Order: sequence, then C-alpha cells, then structure tokens
Amino acid sequence: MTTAGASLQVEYLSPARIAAQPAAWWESVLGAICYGADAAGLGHADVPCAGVDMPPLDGRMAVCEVWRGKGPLRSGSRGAVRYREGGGMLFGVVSGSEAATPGDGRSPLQAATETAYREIFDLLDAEGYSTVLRFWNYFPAINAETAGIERYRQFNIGRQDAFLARGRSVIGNVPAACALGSASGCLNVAFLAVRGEAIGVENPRQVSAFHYPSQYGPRSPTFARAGLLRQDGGGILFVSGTASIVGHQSLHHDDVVAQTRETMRNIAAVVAEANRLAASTAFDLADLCYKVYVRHPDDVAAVREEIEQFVGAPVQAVFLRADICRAELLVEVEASGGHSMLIQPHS
Ligand code: 3EB
Repeated sequence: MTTAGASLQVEYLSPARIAAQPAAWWESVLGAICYGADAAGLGHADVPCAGVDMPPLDGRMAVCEVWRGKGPLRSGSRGAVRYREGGGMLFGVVSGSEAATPGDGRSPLQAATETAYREIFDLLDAEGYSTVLRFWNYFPAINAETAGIERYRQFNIGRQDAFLARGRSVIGNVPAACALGSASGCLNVAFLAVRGEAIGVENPRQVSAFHYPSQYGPRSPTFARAGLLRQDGGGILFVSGTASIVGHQSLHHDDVVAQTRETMRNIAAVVAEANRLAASTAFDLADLCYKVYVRHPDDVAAVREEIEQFVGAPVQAVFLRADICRAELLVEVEASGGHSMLIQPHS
C-alpha cells in the first residue's frame, strides 16, 4: 500500500485560464495534454505538455488536461522525454518524428514508436519508477494504410518491440492505455508512472487486447483494460480507452448509440472487476471523470445522452474529435477515478 497518489488531481482548463494562473498554481503541476486545433504546449518551460490536434466538441478551440500531484516537484528531461516528478509519481511526454526512414524494414511510425517507448522505459528505470499506470498515445492517420499495413498496426509493432527490448512483459500485468488518431502532428506519447505496484485489470466481456488474434495485426496491442493503484484510504483507477468490442469483435457497425451503450457495458464490467480487486475502494460510474473520443462531430449529443442514460446521472466528461483505431468504431470512452477532478465550465 502506498499513499503516493492520494493528492492526484486532474483539471480541464482553457489555455486562457491556464495563462491567468499565478506562479504558485504551477508548483504542483505534473504535466498536461492540450487538445485542440494546432494545440501548442502550455508555454511553461518547466512543465511537460503534449499538444494534440484533437479539437474539443463543445465549441472551444482547445482544452488542456492538467495533472497535479503533491509538491515539491522536480522537472527533467532524458533523451526526447520531458518529465516532472515527486510524491511518488512521474508524468512525462515524448513526441516522435516520422521524418526519418530507418531503412531496416521498419516504417517511420513503427521506428518512432519503438524509440519513444524505449526512451520512456530507460528514463523510468533510471529514476526508479517501476510501474506505468497509464499511457496516452496519439498520432495522425491512425486508420491509413502505408506499405500495406495500417498505421495503428505499425504502432503496435513498435510498442511491443520496445516492451520486449527493455525486458518488460507484453501479457498479463501491462499498463492501461489509449491510442487515438489526431488530425495532424507527430506521434505523442504521455504517461503517468508510480514507484509502487499497480494491477492490470481485464474485462471478462472482452478478450484481453494482448491476446487479440492476428486478424487485428501481426502484434497484439500491449495494454490492460484498466490500471488500478491500491492505496490506503482509496485507490486510483485508470480505465483504458474502451469501445464497442465484445470478445475481440467490433459490434454495432454504423450505430453510434448502440456502440456507446456497448462501450458503457464494457466500462461497467471493468469497473466491477476493479472493485473486486480493490478490496477497500468501490468505484462508481457516476463519480468517474470521462474523456470521450467521437469520430463524427454530429454524434456528440447522442453519445452524451447515451452515457448519462447508462450512468443514470450527469457525468463529468470531455468530448474530443478523434479517429478510433478500428475504422468501424465510432466512439471510444476512457475514464478515471479515485483522484479529484474539475472540469472548468465553458466560458
Ligand atoms: C480496443 O479495445 C480499442 O492500443 O493502446 C483501446 C485502448 C484501444 C488502448 C491501445 C487501443 C488501445 O482494442 C482500441
């Protein structure tokens, strides 16, 4: 048991709100991911921030997801990875360029992914962070095929090769994650690591992603359905990107409402499994913080309504325009809980 993450907090703010924060506000900021059309970083040199071209669907130009921990924090960089750490948590970001063609049979995206993940693992080994609780992966044209293989599948090869190269397991207790397509930009990987152990949670309704059959690509994706950090007085849960997949198959092609309902059944099943493993904590769907990736902007109202209908209450949720990693999937939902959360209203 650890109390490392007891003060973890996420806030969603507009870039203008962030620019108006006093210096003291920054002291406990671990890092951020800014979502929006040509989203830049936070403009704060000491804080790692990924800029992802994935516009929010509430009319604002951009929204920044800011992770805050418990100070004092220390910033650093190693290779291409920028990070900030303290209180037993480390948040980092790395962006990878696809400019270089490796010339060894790997695609530029595969090579960029492998390099990014190797550098992350090298940093974590050097800093004594044993466990990644959560990865966020974003890159453009996720469903496009180049050299005869879909880019999401190229990404999966590079990711798995980095896990293997650094002696990490690619089945069983692997990190929670998401992988979504942005509108433009480079590969962005953000991550949150801890010093203690976390538990990879699987979904009894779904084949574990690391056991997906080869029809979905030559290498299975390396992620768990959720990551659970057990703590005295309440754990922290990260539910991975979750879609309308039962077993290993996509269900409800062309029906965004049915896909959303199936997705929420999956999230409910993962949360139930996490509660079974958590011992002391009971996560409730109504108390989670959601991020919802929607392929077609016109679907956002129907998706929100279906989620709230399922949960039975209004939810804290941010909606983003994104491509999902299978062409037939129209929506993907991720969630987290056990930390405090604030979604600044649109203003
Ligand atoms: C799925 O369940 C949908 O490759 O890191 C969800 C979460 C998905 C994470 C990843 C992919 C990833 O297979 C896609």
